[in-house]
Amino acid sequence: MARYSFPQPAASEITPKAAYLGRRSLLAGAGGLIAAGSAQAAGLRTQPGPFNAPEPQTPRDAVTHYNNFYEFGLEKEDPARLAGQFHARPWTLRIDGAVAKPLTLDIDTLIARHTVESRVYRMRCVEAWSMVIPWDGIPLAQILREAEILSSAKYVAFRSVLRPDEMPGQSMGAGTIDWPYVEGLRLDEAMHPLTLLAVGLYGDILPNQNGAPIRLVVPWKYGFKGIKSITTITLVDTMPPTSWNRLAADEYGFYANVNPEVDHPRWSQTSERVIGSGGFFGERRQPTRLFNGYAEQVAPLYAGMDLHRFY
Ligand SMILES: Nc1nc2c(c(=O)[nH]1)N[C@H]1C(S)=C(S)[C@@H](COP(=O)(O)O)O[C@H]1N2
Ligand SMILES: [Mo]
Repeated sequence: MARYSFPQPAASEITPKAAYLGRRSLLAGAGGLIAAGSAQAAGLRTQPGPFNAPEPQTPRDAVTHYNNFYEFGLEKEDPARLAGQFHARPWTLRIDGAVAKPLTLDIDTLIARHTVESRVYRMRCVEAWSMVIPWDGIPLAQILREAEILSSAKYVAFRSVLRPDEMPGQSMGAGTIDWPYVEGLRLDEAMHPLTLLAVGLYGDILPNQNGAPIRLVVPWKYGFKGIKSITTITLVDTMPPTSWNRLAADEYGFYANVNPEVDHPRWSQTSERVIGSGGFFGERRQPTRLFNGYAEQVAPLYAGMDLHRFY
């Protein structure tokens, strides 16, 4: 039975991928082309933020060429290859629902109005690989507070852009994600100081393949919670639907907290492949940590909850 879901990470994938990334990094000089002099400055003005992960950062070239962004296809190389024609600007972000002041914000006005912080976070995909990414972003709580959250709000629902003309993956047939991609957080998770709306990485505006112009980053949860190219954030009173949960509820829960003790039904979550850590012959594996190593910050959010049941 064909099932549309995350591919099982296969050991055989490792060497070709490492070789691919190795080849790509020979071209890494191209990353410099958005430096000084370009009319539309891609660089962001940022300030160092808190919570920086001490681990070595994943090379920029791996962060931008090994992606999950199914709107552009199922293969890791597809987003970098196919997102070039996507128009991430102009862009408006809408914040509505249970708020006193619904907001419609131009992305660059939003960026200009806030301090963009650089924050290095570990990122753990549900497929058992990980990266360490220097994001640039604005704490979600700061932006939500501007909209004046009402007491009836209990959850936050996020929606990605729907643009089949620019996103070939959105024309995939039945049995796939019901576009647009949607995600959600409990309100206290959304307001947590670790929760970030990223607008850049490595000091430059977000590349299209990483979810331009604005995407969610929740570092203690599996990567699929980090919804890309967000158009709408809605404060709601009940748990909102999420794309992967709708597709396979037994495999992808609403919470999706990184947890080495709760295996995916089709693979173990006890360890992870560190993308970009290897030379030509493969990558290092390391143990996966509860809440992706952020337990000190977030464990209180789940006090008394059965994490096996609420996966
Ligand atoms: N809209 C949208 N957001 C998405 C996805 C997607 O397919 N569509 N994939 C998710 C998954 S599974 C992961 S691991 C991360 C990958 O982010 P990155 O490519 O920037 O590393 O984005 C998440 N956000
Ligand atoms: Mo993922």
